[in-house]
Formats: sequence, structure tokens, C-alpha cells
Amino acid sequence: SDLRVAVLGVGMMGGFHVETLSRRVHGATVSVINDYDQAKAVAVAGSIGARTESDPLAAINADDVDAVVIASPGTAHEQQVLACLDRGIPVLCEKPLTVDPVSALEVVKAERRTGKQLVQLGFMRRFDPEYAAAKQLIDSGELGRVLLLHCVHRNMANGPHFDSAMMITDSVVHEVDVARFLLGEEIASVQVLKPTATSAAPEGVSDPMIVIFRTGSGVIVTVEIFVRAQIGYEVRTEVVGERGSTLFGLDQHGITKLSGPDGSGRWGGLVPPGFIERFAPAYQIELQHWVDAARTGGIDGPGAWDGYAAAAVCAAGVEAVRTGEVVPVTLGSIE
Ligand code: ISE
Repeated sequence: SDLRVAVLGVGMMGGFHVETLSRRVHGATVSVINDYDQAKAVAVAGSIGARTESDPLAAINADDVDAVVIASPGTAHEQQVLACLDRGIPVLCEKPLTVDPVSALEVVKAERRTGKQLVQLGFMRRFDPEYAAAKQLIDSGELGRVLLLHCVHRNMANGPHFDSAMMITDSVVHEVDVARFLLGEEIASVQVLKPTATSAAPEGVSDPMIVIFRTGSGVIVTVEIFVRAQIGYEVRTEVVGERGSTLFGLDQHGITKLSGPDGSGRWGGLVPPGFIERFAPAYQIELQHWVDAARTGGIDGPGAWDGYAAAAVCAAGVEAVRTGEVVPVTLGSIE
């Protein structure tokens, strides 16, 4: 029988997950919708024949719920994930796992005590076909030892509340997970460079920034984060190895178009407007993997430790924005 899913938070992300789970993922039914805006919860629930629950903890503990998707504001995640662990049910939690590394490590430990892996983090890029192919290429050894990653992450626009710290915790966090995923090792330090800001940035916000990670083995990752780039949503990555490189994310579908005669040739493609359009296939694959695993009581993707490591690197990144220094990342122990 179908996995009965409660979705907590039906903003842009949660609303899209409801639609994907209901229309494009097999083996799942969204049974309960919760949102702090009850009218919104009612509207979304009505569109798919689910019921609403005004208290998120009641939704997690409801009899008609086997698993939970958390897409509520980040400040609510810790309590909601812990409630899922208390009940022993699988949860797909959008980033962040919690708002700081200390509480994130507590969640890792709480999951440990259940003796199961129940927490999956919504780092959807791991499921994007291009990232997955790049991971395979790296692991095949064809590129030789990887020396560098170059990541570009641009958004069309963001409001004045989106400050330099949020650019790290909300946006660069994806590159933190991508780097850890592709390289298979932890990030050891973070540094941030601040070029002249775009005139679109509010006073005091450093947009764009160059964020530099160094891993334990010495691989360098450069990240351009530019969240008011005006054009659209551009996320691309280049992997540089000893014997070759690979560049991906050039457009939404990974296709490079060549056209134009006699030297007037151009190459290019679509620039999607936002992350929903860019990563729709990744979200669908992510949810299908999660549903398939949750039906047998587990997860299949980045876990609580990945959420903790991301929180630790982002905390160092926020410190690096403030100080301009190279800030070391020290990971705690779960013992
Ligand atoms: C947003 O929360 C995301 O996760 C997007 O992928 C990212 O591009 C954006 O900057 C974030 O605000």
C-alpha cells in the first residue's frame, strides 16, 4: 500500500513537493498538510484530497502518517525532525537540518539512538542527473585525481532580507554538499572574498562573493555566489582533475546548442528562471528514492551527518564573511 506522507510547510518548496508526490512519484499519497497559514494548508489539501492538521507535531504523530516531508521555516526543523525520530518514522528534511552545528550534532546523536537511519536531507543536487553522472565520472578514475572544483551559483533576484550570512547558509550550503558528495571528503576550512558589490545589493550586503573551501586532502573549491544576478538561475560546476575536466549545468537540460554559419556561430541554451525549473527532475528523483526507501523504513540519500557537516561548514562560512580570515571547520564526534 502507498506510503502516507505528511507535508509540513507548503510554501514554494513544500507546495512543489506535494505536487510531485501526488502526480509524478509512485507509491506515495500525501495524506496530511500542515502550514502555519491554515488557509494555505486548506487550499493545498483540497487540491489533492488530503486533510489538514494545524499542529505540526500532531501531523507527525497522526495515525494516517507513515513518513514526513519537512519544508517549514528552518527554525522549526529541529523540533520537527526530533519528533519524527521519537516516533521512529522516516523524514525528508529540507535544509537546514537545524540552525546551528551544536543542535545539528544533537540530531545526529538522537538518530543514532534509534539504531536506524531515518533522516534524509533535501540536498536534491545529488539526484540531478548531471551531478550524478559527474560523481560516476570522478569515481571511475577517468579524470585522475581531482584537484579543483569551480562552482557558479546565481539567482535572478532576492529581497533585502537576503544578507551575506543567508547567502552562505541558504545558498552556498548546496555547494558545501556538492563538494562533500563529489569529493567524498570533509571540508577543512572556509574563506570568503568580497568583490565590489552589485548596485542591486542593499547597503552592507556583499553580493557577489567568492567562497573558497579547502578539503582535508588539499582540494580547493571556488564558489561564486551571486544572488541578484538579474538574468536567471545559473548553477554550474567544473571539475578539474589530473587527466581531464568536466563542466556541467550549462543549461536546464544539459544540452549545448551550436548554431550560425561562417564564424557567426554562437553557443548557448536556456537559462531557467529559478531552482524549481532547474532542478525539477532532481526533486522528482529525490522523492522517488525517498519514498521507495521510506516504504521499508529507511532513507536513500544524504543523511543527518551530511546535514550536520553542512551546518558546521556554513557556521565557519558566516564567520569567514565577518572576519575575512581563513576559518577552520572542526567536526564534532558522535561517540
Ligand atoms: C534556496 O533556498 C535554494 O535552495 C536554492 O537552490 C538557492 O539557489 C537559493 O539561493 C536559496 O535561497
